[in-house]
Amino acid sequence: MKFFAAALGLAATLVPQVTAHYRWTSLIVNGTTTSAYQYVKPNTNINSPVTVVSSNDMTCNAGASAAPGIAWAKAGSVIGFALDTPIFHPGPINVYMAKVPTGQTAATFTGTGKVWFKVAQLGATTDGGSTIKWPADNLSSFSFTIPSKLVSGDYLVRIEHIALHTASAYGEAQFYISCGQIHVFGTGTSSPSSSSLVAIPGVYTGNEPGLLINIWWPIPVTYTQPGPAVWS
Ligand SMILES: *[C@@H]1O[C@H](CO)[C@@H](O)[C@H](O)[C@H]1NC(C)=O
Ligand SMILES: *[C@@H]1O[C@H](CO)[C@@H](O)[C@H](O)[C@H]1NC(C)=O
Ligand SMILES: [Cu+2]
Repeated sequence: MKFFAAALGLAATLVPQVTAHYRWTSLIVNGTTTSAYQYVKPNTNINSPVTVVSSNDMTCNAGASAAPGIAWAKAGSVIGFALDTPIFHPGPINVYMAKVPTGQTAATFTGTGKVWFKVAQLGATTDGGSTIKWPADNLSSFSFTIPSKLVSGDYLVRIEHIALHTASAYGEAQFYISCGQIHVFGTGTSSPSSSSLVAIPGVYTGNEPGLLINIWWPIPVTYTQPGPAVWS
């Protein structure tokens, strides 16, 4: 009996650590971490990464649905995403935004179409082949600035951490994705030109040098961030 209880206790403490990946569960707005899935679209993907870059799951993760809230955030202010578990795989971060089309809200919009532009990224630190370091290692949140000139309206904000530990084979880069629902307010009047927008899925083929890469050996001399340039 005693052994059984101990075994159960061991299982309860070990299993989540073995199976649980890190998830972007909350938005950070005005310096406050909001409740999990209050403004972040819930999904049905308990803890697995998305690996098929052509899948609709790439947009806002598998089974994404409307979150209850839309967070008001000022153009030019810092917002972010908090994780339930610190990042423990090596790789970069990208953040994209999409303006919600007329007639929809950030809650109803699923992010389809050529609507996305990149607003932030965090890559690797290289030194010509001696070392490669990933500044995203062990992060429990990632924050960035909403472009101050961005026109007001509802937006989706999509964050991805891309784990590259097995990415030397095609289709083995792992995407950890969430989408937040925000309303940007302010005095901005700008939007990215339509020719600079990308679709997700569509933005990646999986053959990019930053996605199909052996990060272990030989140590990469440089690292090429996947996706378009940050809109500026
Ligand atoms: C952030 O602060 C602004 C005021 O500057 C406020 O209107 C907005 O509702 C706040 N957002 C959240 C999510 O609390
Ligand atoms: C991340 O945490 C692990 C485990 O605590 C540690 O070994 C590693 O050095 C940390 N990495 C960074 C970049 O801080
Ligand atoms: Cu893993």
